[in-house]
Amino acid sequence: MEYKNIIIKKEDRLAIVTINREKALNALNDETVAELQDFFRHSWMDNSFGCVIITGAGKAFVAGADIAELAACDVKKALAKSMLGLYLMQTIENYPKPVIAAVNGFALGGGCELAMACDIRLASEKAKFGQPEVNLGLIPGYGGTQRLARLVGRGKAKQMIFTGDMIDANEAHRIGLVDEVYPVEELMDKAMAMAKTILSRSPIAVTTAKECINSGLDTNLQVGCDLEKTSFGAIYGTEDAMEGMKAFLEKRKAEFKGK
Ligand code: DAK
Repeated sequence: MEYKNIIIKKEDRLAIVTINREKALNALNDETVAELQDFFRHSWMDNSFGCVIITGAGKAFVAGADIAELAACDVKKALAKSMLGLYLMQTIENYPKPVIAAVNGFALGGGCELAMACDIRLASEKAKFGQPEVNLGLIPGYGGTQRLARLVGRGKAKQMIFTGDMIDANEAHRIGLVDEVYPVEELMDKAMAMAKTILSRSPIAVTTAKECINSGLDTNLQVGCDLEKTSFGAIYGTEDAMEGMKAFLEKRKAEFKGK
């Protein structure tokens, strides 16, 4: 598929996905959602990279779903739109490689939901977050009521969703919506440095840990710990585990193969 609204740059085993619809502050129209879906669906077995960073071109990360497109829907089309957006967020959440959101500016509505579907959220000091759907007479449609409450707790989630107010990056950090905040000019370097650290670890261990955390949070502690136990057994049998432990004992850097 040829991409018109996203740019994919691959370097040093890292894929940087830039949402590039600056004229609409990178708002998610159907075409952009389809392109992102295509990238994530077709790249999970691509061995040329092991980590993804998503960011936005210009002053926005993503300023939400495209309101012009949304306004032209009937109920059936709106539901289809919601399903496609939800499916994209699930695809990213379940993507076997780690996905880092480098939130450079506005992350509103669908943009905040996209960031929440990523594994780690890094923000520039200029980033702004919000779920302003109530201003449009809507509610979040890409998982915001669920992921925001799980990330920041039900009270803060309700405050953000009921008021529709934006919060800045520091407040987002304080409430646990973002994991780190950096000066604007440092954001991408920091995101790439974190990605490179992750890439130096065993990819099979990182993927398995991602699965355990994601699945475990949606169940009770006992079931989550059982899942961890089973996964631990499986990961113990990998070449990477043998290599990692052997390298430690031999006081050298481990060379992981993802096997
Ligand atoms: N959609 C389409 N165009 C947008 C946009 C958006 N979300 N956000 C900005 N733009 C466009 C503006 O219309 C403007 O276009 P021109 O007038 O230049 O043609 C251009 O981007 C620059 O925007 P501004 O001139 O407004 O820039 P400012 O710096 O003054 O303001 C802003 C930045 C982010 C504060 C402002 O643009 C703004 O408030 N944007 C809208 C934010 C927002 O409300 N986003 C939508 C959240 S709601 C569902 C499915 C999905 C959803 C819900 C339900 N179902 C199917 C049920 C999701 C909904 C949302 O995401």
